[in-house]
Amino acid sequence: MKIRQITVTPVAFHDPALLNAVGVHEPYALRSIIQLHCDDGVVGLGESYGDDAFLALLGAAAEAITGLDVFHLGLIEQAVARVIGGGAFADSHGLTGGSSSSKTVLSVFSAFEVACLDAQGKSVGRPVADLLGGAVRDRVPFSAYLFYKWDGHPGAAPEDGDDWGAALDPDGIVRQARRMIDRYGFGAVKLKGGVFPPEQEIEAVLALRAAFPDLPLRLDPNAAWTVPTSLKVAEALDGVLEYLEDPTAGIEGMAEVARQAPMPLATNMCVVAPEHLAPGLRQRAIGVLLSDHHYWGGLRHSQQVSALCANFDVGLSMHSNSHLGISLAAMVQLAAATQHLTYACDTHWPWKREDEDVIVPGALSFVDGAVPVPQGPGLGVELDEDALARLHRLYLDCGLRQRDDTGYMQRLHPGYTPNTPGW
Ligand code: GKR
Ligand code: MG
Repeated sequence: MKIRQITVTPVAFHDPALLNAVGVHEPYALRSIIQLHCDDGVVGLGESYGDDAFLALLGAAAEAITGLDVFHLGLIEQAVARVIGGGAFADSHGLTGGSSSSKTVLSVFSAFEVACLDAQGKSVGRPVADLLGGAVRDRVPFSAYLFYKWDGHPGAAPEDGDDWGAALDPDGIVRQARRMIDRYGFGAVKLKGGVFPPEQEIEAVLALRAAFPDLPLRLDPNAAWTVPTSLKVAEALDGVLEYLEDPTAGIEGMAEVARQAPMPLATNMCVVAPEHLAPGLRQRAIGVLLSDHHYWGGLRHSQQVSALCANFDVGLSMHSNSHLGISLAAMVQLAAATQHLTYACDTHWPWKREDEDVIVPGALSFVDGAVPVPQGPGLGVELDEDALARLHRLYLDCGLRQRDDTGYMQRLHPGYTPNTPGW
C-alpha cells in the first residue's frame, strides 16, 4: 500500500488570551493537517505543529517518503531522518524544552507515522489502538487544564472573543475550574502557573483544594522558579498536589528539587528527547513523564517510552499543546493501548471553540472527564473538507506564521520579559 501523494495544509483556529510563563497565547493557534493518499484510495490523517519552520520540514519529509509503503514505518522513519536529520531546528511550539536533531526528526516523523497508522487501520478495518497491541481501556481520562487568562484579546471584535471571562486571581481560577468540570466532568485539575509570583499561585491551588476537596491537583509553572523557590512551593503544597510539573529548568535542577520535594515532579520540559532519558532517569529528576507523541516520534515510540518509564518506576501522563480533533483522536488511541498510563492526560481541548475543527463532529466526546475510545477504523475520525478549507482560510487571513507568546505580550506590554526563571 504505497503513499501516492501527501498534502500538508496549515490551519488556524481561535485561541483565547491564555497566560503562561513566557507571555500570552495569540488570537489564533496554528496546526498542520496531513492527508496521506495511498494508491488504493485510502487517505490517512495526521495533525501536528503549524509554524513556518515546521511546515518546511514536513514538506521536505513528505517528498522523501512519497512512494514508500504505509506499513514500512521503519523505512519511513529512516527516510525522514536522512532528509532532515542534523539540521538546526527552532522549537517554537511552546514550552516543551529545548530542541535537538533527534527531537526534530521524531517530531516530523510523528506527523506521518500517525497518518500511516490511520491509513493502515482504515485498510484493515481496525482502530489504531488494535495496531498498537489493542486497547487496555475503553475510555481515556483527561484532566481539566486551567489557565490564568484575560477576558479577551485586547481590541478583538466580539465574534473573536470567548465566553470564559477573565481568571486572574484564586476566585477566577476556581470559577473557571467549576465551569470546566461541570461541562466535561474532569476528575483531576491542572493549573498552568509561572504567571504570577509563586505565593499567589499557591493561594490559587489552595483555593482549588478548598473548592474541590477530592480532586487530584497539579501545578505547572514551566520552569519559572529557582531551585530554592521550587522547594518552598513544594513544601507549601505538601499533601495538596499529586505532582508538581517542571518547577525549575533542566535535569540537574529538577533532580535537586526532586531529592527534597514531598511530591513527585513531572516534566514535559527537561526529558523531551531520547538523549534525556538516561540522565533524567539516572538522576531521578522526575517521578512522572508527560509524554507527547507529537515530539516523541509517534504512537509506537511513545509506547516504548511508556514501557521504559514502567521499568524505572516513573509514572506516565500526557502533555498537550493547543490542538484539534485529529491530534485528540491520536492521543486517545495511544492512551487506550498504553498499559502504563498512571495519570489523567492533559488536553487544551476546552479552550477550542466547540464548532471549530477539521473533523466531522460526533466521533469524540467527553463523558465524566474521559473520552470514549472511537471504535471506527484508523483513528476513528473523518476529515470535514469544508471545515479544513475554512480553517485554512483563517490561517491565510490571520497572518500568524509561528507561535510567539512573548512577542505578542511585548507588543501589548512593551518591556515585558518572560518569567523564566523569574522567581
Ligand atoms: O499552551 O501555554 C500553553 C502551555 O504552557 C504549553 O505551551 C505547554 O507546552 O501545556 C504545556 C505544558 O504542560 O507545559
Ligand atoms: Mg507542562
